[in-house]
Amino acid sequence: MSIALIIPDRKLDDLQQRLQQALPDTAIEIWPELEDPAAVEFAVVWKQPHGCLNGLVNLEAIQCFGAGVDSILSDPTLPDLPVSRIVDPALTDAMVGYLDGIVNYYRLQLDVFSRQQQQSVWRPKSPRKLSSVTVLGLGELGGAVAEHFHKAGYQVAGWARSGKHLQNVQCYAGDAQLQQAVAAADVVICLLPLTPATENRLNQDFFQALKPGAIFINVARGAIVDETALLAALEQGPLAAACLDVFRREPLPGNDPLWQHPAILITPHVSAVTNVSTVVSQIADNYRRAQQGRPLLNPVDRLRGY
Ligand code: NDP
Ligand code: OXD
Repeated sequence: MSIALIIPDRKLDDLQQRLQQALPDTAIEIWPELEDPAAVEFAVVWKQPHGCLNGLVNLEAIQCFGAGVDSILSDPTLPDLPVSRIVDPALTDAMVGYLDGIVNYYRLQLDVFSRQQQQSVWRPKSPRKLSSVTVLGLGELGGAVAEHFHKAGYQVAGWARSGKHLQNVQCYAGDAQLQQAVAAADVVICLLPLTPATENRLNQDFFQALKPGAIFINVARGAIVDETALLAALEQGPLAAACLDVFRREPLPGNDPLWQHPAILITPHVSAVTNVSTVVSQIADNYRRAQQGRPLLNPVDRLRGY
């Protein structure tokens, strides 16, 4: 009986060690060096090469090592097994902290001062008047982010697939209400999952519905955004600036024009990184649940795509 860690391009010693401590009687192996693929019952997965799960003939469940499962579900050969994902207060806190920092970066005009510094320009400016935030996606992360900005004194709106009743958040739902949800926002934050319904959903109509001078922050997935429409909105309005943490291709290729755009702030997919020490217990718990045939924690609806 074993667990396979299928997380290419990442040092896995810490995760392996901690899982081993939590499950002393189970072999924890790092793909592709699996002693006996037929012994693998549970896989912890992130951006797996498509097809690699098929050789694990006794696999019972798939645990995503992050919150977003788009890269797992995009494998056309994915075995028909339960998939679970990470939901972790430490991940949520990290996302809230990152977004708080980014919104304050723009509020304090640090983007403008950074450009002025490059030209040795001394030109004081008052903080931007940012008073409203719309959060696209009101799930585990988006809900907490909305609550945070309410507490910080912003008018907060949010948009989800289904109707929500969140205290202090003006909630909108469904395709028909997207433009209404963002029309008054000084800052729009994307925390949607990437699914067939959200791919390229933030398109020209979306960007043209934003308020003049709005700031857009994408911490979800790059493919949710139509990049041509984003660039047009930055160059011709209404967008003033964009912060992008996620991209269609990661790492973002060195020759991508996004790097050089003066109104774009780029961070390398760091807004909320899975914390090994805080997620080990839920992974171990899900392994035991899979073995006992019990429902997994934080299950993914494979049909919905998140
Ligand atoms: P959840 O699944 O908890 O929430 C998703 C939210 O999006 C829900 O409110 C859902 O609506 C809404 N939604 C889904 N589809 C649509 C749609 N078609 N139209 C409108 N709303 C929709 O996800 P999390 O909050 O945990 O995470 C969100 C995403 O953040 C992840 O999928 C991942 O891609 C990204 N992420 C990025 C990180 C980074 O480091 N950059 C770190 C962690 C996550 P409803 O409530 O009605 O179902
Ligand atoms: C995630 C991520 O989805 O890191 O957890 O992007």
